[in-house]
Amino acid sequence: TIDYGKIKQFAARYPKPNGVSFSYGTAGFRTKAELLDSVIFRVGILGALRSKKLDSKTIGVMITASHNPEEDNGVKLVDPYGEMLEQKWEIYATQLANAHNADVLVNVIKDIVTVNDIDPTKESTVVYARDTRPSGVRLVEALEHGLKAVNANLVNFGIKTTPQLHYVTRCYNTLGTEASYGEPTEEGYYKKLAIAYRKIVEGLPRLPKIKVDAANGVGAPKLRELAKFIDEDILDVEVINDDIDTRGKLNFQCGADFVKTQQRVPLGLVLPAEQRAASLDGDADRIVYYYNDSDGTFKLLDGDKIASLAAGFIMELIKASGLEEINVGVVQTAYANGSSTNYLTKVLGVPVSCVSTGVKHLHHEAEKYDVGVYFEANGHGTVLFSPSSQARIRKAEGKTPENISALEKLRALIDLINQTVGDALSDLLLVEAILTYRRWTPKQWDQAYTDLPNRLVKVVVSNRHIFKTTDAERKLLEPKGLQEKIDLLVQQYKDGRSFVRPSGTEDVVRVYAEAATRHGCDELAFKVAGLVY
Ligand code: 16G
Ligand code: ZN
Repeated sequence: TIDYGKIKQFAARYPKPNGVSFSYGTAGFRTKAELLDSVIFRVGILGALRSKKLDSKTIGVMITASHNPEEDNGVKLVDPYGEMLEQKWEIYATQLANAHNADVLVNVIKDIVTVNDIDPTKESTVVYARDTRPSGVRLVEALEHGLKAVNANLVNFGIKTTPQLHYVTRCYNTLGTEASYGEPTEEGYYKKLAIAYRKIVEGLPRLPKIKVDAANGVGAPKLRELAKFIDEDILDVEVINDDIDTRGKLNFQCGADFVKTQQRVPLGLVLPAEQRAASLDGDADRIVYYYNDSDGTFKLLDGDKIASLAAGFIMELIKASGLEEINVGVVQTAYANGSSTNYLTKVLGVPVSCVSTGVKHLHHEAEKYDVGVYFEANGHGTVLFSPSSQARIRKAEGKTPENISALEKLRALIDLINQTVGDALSDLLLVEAILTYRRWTPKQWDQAYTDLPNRLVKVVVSNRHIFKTTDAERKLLEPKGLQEKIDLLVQQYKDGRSFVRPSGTEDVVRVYAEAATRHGCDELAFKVAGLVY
């Protein structure tokens, strides 16, 4: 049961800092690590309540600030099947975090218990992990105190990638059932991926070495660990930016976010022409690929390119398997390059939906297809196979050798792809498997379509909350009249497109523009930013 006196005792050690207000957003809570002790203590309590509410299912908690600077940290709750926390509960997280003293905190907890009809006598279990940030040690302790304050069962999963935490959460909750997702251990995760990878590439010539920039984060040791489970005859990978011990290196001029926004190779990477490389972010849930062209131009193969590669491959396998009734769809956000959307719809002939930024929106939409491929341009994404499509793929026997071989590959893909959340390590193997199968160089992969020149700028405004969007953030409703002005500008540029949205993670407004030429796109971005400012 819940002992409120005990909660108050523990809470006294974690006073809320004055003058800050916290908000559980698309990335959970994320801010300077020194402000987070009380927040994470309370997240522990909420995780336990969520577990009680869901009939003692195991809830996940990940302590990370992804691609943010090292001095930041953050925390996210993970629901039983590895999904993001249910949206309604985000409000409780915010309320708990902002309770200004222990009495208010206890009242908020009591409210949550009453409103949700939670049985306080139920057991609760929370599995948690952190990335390599130095502040993580202290914040894990705060989390553990929150859990102990409500007598939850603690499962410390140690230092892990965000997707590994999502994986293990789902494994715990499906253990011993028909829907078992795998062994709830780090080793179980590697074995599952390694076995699936071998099934797809076995017997095919190995690709040249890939260099992977791990952003000096948790992806470095974990990718090395994964590679130990995959024989060198099928994967040749070199991990660079693997220094997780030197302060200040995490995400510094490296990692997926740096490469995507700066459009250049990370610090520490020497990349000869036409060789592929990839960058992970600080918690290894995002990946982008790239190469230098023979004339030295930097070429990015971002989330849109990965989605196109994956969708093309899966569609081909489904066709070859004889299960043509299984439909495939792709989910993008407004940031997807117009050329990618054009390629997917016109060349591949696959339906594309556009949703608001944030993984939960993409994930939810992807669930509407038999096979839903979702990627944000920034490199976060995965592929979801619906339970019924999985059952059909598992059951089908196939009539021809072509059918049988395609079915075997589809089955391997279901295991290779981390279906709980975008996973840089799993996505890396997915791309490597497809490139191996197709015998493609990065340049050949890149030839599917040419990105329209694009530009993303941040504008600091006095109040970003006055910007209200609609149509998957592609149009502004407010401030009134602004969208009409944007439309007039866009019309002046060939293949022009631009949108404005308030950031969910920073106190800025983002302006995106693309157009047929670099000059046109830069000018359009600049002019739209001028309207917003
Ligand atoms: C969060 C989202 C990410 C999105 C980004 C946009 C999750 C887990 N993460 O990091 O998907 O791309 O926010 O940030 O949903 P913005 O709102 O500041 O542009
Ligand atoms: Zn991340």
